[in-house]
Amino acid sequence: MVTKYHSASPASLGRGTVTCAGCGGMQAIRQTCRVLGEKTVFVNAAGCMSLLAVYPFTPFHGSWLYTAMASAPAGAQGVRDALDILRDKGEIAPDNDLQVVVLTGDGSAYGMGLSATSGALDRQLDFLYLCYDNEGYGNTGQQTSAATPHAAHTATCRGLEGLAGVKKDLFAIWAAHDPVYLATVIASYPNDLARKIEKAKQLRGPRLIIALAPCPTGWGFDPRYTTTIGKLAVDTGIWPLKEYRDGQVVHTHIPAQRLPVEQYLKRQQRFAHLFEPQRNDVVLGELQAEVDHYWDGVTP
Ligand SMILES: Cc1ncc(C[n+]2csc(CCOP(=O)(O)OP(=O)(O)O)c2C)c(N)n1
Ligand SMILES: [Mg+2]
Repeated sequence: MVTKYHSASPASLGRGTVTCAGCGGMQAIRQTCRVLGEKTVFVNAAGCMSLLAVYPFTPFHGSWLYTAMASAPAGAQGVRDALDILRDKGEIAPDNDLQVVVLTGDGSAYGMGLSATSGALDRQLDFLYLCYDNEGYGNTGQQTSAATPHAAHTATCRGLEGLAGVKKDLFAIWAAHDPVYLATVIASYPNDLARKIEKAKQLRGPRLIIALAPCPTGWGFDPRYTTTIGKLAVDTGIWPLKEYRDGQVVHTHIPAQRLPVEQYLKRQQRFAHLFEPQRNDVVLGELQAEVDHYWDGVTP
């Protein structure tokens, strides 16, 4: 399902964006662009958002570099170096400098591009990395990625059991590199997202953002419910909103009374086998216990 997505012309993202209706990744990118403004250059690894760069119909007002899935952070290094040289030569004024923004899906961030990201973090590259995490290889039909959650059904799952593995903790892996800034966000909590991007924009060095991106096409729900599903991800505790700074992890929103995870799962076709033809209380219990265990370790 592909539809034309009309934006209200935010700073660096204009009209004519083409993604699936109700794309949660697109929501997060629009909100991010509103805060970042026009002085950006995007370095994008192959994925759904590569469809945004079909010149001359791109909705982006700034520059865009397309890379292979594994190498967006390496591409960002080249762009940053080129900008630094131009600035040193006086060919661009300091106030015309650009933010280098890596934009990738979870397939790149959690898997193919992880090594390139690790290297960029080691080199303290001055860049912002936005991963829109739709928990699968969305552009090619929602195959399993390292971000796919336990028990979710994907195009590469055999039978009706869903994924046997678990979602990789990319936040912890990136935090272990001690970046300048790291945060999780979701478009359904736009003030939290905007505040974090604003903070990242003011800093220099590696700044990384993971945006959970509800995907109507890949997860199986009506596009009108993207914001609702995103809110449920936070309100059930499945997607913790947090940030890492100076060695500390701080939760920016602690749900006062967490909803049962089932309320999030049962709205999505990828988890339908947990409810029909009969309820799978064992797996539902495991999923709830995993979330409870996480929050038991969080001090308000
Ligand atoms: C090395 C490599 N393998 C496979 C592909 C085909 N491919 C293009 S986009 C894509 C999915 C990428 O998934 P993700 O990074 O999660 O982004 P999404 O499609 O979900 O936006 C794949 C597998 C590719 N471009 N390069
Ligand atoms: Mg993806």
